[in-house]
Amino acid sequence: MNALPKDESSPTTLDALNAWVADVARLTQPARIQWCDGSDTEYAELIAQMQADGTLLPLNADTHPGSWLHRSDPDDVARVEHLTFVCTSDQDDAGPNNHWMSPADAHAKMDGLFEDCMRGRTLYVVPYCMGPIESPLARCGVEITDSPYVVANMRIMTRMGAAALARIEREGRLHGSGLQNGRFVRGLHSIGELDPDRRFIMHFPEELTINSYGSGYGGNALLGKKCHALRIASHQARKEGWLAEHMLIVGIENPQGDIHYIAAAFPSACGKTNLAMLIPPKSYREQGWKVWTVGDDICWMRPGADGRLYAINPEAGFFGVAPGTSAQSNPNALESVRSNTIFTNVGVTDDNQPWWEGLDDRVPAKDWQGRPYDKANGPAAHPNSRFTVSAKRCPSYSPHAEDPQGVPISAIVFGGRRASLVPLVFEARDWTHGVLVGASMGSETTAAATGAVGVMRRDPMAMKPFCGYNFADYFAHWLSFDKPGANLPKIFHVNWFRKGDDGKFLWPGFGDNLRVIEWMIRRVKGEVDAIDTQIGALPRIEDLTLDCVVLSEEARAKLFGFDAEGWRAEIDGIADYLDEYGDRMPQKLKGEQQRIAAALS
Ligand code: GTP
Ligand code: SPV
Ligand code: MN
Repeated sequence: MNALPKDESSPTTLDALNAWVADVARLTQPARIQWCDGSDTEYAELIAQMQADGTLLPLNADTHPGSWLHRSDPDDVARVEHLTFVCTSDQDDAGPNNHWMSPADAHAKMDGLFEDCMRGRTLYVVPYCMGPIESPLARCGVEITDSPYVVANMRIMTRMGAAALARIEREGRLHGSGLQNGRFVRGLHSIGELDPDRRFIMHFPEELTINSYGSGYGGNALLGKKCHALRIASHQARKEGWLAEHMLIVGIENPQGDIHYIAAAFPSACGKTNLAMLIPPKSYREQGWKVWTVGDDICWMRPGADGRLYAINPEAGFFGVAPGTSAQSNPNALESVRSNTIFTNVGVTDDNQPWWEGLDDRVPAKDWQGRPYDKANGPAAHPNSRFTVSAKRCPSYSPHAEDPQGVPISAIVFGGRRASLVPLVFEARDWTHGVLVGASMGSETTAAATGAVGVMRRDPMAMKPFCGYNFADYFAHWLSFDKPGANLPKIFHVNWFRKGDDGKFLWPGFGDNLRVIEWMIRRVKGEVDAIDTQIGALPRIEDLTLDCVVLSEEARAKLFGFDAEGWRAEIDGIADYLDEYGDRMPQKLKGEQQRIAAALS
């Protein structure tokens, strides 16, 4: 390896950061180093450069000003769970829920891949802050990457640049380099050759380090998002007494002006963005209901002085699923992406507007790979095509989304895609039961990760791909919040995806989901009774405001009923699942499973 000249362009005197950048430069041998300040000029230059080399294609500037299309490598369109590792010194700390490699082996493998990988390329140093810059709940990191597309996306998705660097320097000086609290997360990323056989996403939670090679796709490459804000942060949160969750945060304002904040965990492509930006049905709007978006994917929360959980959204933008987004399903998202948006892997119309399945009934001109659209080639937009847009562009963005102390959470909601068995909504009887409900979540897989779609799997708290440590310890951590002085949210489970015998969804979903949320809020306020069952409290149909929603007999039975025999099998399956974690699984959670199994038999 050749020595690179000392980097004169460094804007920081933080030795730990300069030393790390120098080490990485020595390993990767870039042609040049660029420290990102997050300015408009810098962004404009990056965009111009990507337009020049074809990484970004301009979209119709009249209909979508400031917006761009990126077509990724066709083999690089989703997260790669089988290539994602948590590298703890003790394998049991990563748990059966993670792929594991020893830190020494993983570092050796990654150093081998990174060696000389940035030759001829620019190394970008991207300081970022997850959460409002002034928030005590926020945490910082620095991503080094050779992808300008990643830099541009990080600028939208995080607080990136000079302000983040200032906080990193402040914390670095306050705590020294030895204390975890004062240390920034170090993420090293290279797109490498985009070869699926030379692709790894490695996490070293004990070192607050991430190494990612061979992919430019969102969750694999925008390291502030799933790698930092979930896998590394969940590990930190356990040590420090908070929670890092795959949850949206939404404020529901009733006609009296009270706002209840709800945090909801649904697996990837199961409705978080849609619920976070929900538009109330007409009758609700007329009465004065409003919905405020705080976050659509990640939630960091911790107990406040009053014992309630307070949450921030660590992100500054949305990396949303494009297909299915329409004026009917999610008008707020559609309005957000009218300008200043990066679209990845969508199709285009003949006048160069972005297009995806479910948007409208126009016929696209080109598909996501740039081929003339032909039905025989599959959908025009890749099923996991995405938009990246600043949260500030969202009409429903909450004025409290940037509150440094976060917003108080009234209810936690778990939910997945369950075509059968699971009713529309039920309420856990207490925190312990709620943790079991979250731990036993199941959902059918989606296009957000490579692999088969539509396969039912356990996805506890929607964190299966994202928990940076052993699920048994994670459930114990969740249980530990129930202690004297706590004033915890109620926990619910929903299923917007129950299907009828004809294979169609039984519940209209989207805006109409507010009807279910209204019931939850009335439960939180103690305003309405429910039907107690072995699986939890179910609503009486008459307590939901259904006005113009017409439900068939079958829909009413399946959405609001409860099939004891089916649930006996489900609860047995949950016992088997908990047993996979051996003695490490908290006895309290197993006891809760046994209580329900006994009640059902
Ligand atoms: P990630 O960004 O991958 O974490 O996904 P997400 O959880 O934010 O999912 P998103 O809201 O983008 O929804 C994914 C897909 O589910 C889209 O195709 C939506 O149209 C569909 N969807 C969302 N909400 C509902 C609903 O209430 N009912 C039905 N039937 N489909 C829904
Ligand atoms: C998800 O898959 O849950 C996403 C998209 O939100 S990604 O950023 O790729 O993880
Ligand atoms: Mn997600």
